[in-house]
Amino acid sequence: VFGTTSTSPRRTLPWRATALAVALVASAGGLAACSSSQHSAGSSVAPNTIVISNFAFRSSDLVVSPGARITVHNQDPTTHTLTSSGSAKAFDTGDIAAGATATFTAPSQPGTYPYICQIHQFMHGSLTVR
Ligand SMILES: [Cu+2]
Repeated sequence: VFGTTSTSPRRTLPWRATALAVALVASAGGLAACSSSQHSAGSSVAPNTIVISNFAFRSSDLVVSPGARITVHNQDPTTHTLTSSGSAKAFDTGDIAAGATATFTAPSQPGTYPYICQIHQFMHGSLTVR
């Protein structure tokens, strides 16, 4: 970057605005990127995404393709996990900090896989692969 130093006050403001915009885009992240491919999504959760809010998973009955990449967004102010609870430990995000996003890969074997939050075991859902 070249130019006179006298422009620095003017450069600071746009830079901050750009940084803010980038931060907003980054925080919208996976949701925005995914939903761009389906224009009439309405208010439903983006495809292959599970949102945790209010100590509940949604969609709690997601259906995906074998080996799909699934995004888990924790919107709660507390840590959660999304952990396969069936006989086969098919997946486990580990701890997802408050406000953080994690991803995991769906099993390649078709079936229905129940899961829980290991920290709050009353939280449960199921992932169907087909
Ligand atoms: Cu939890």
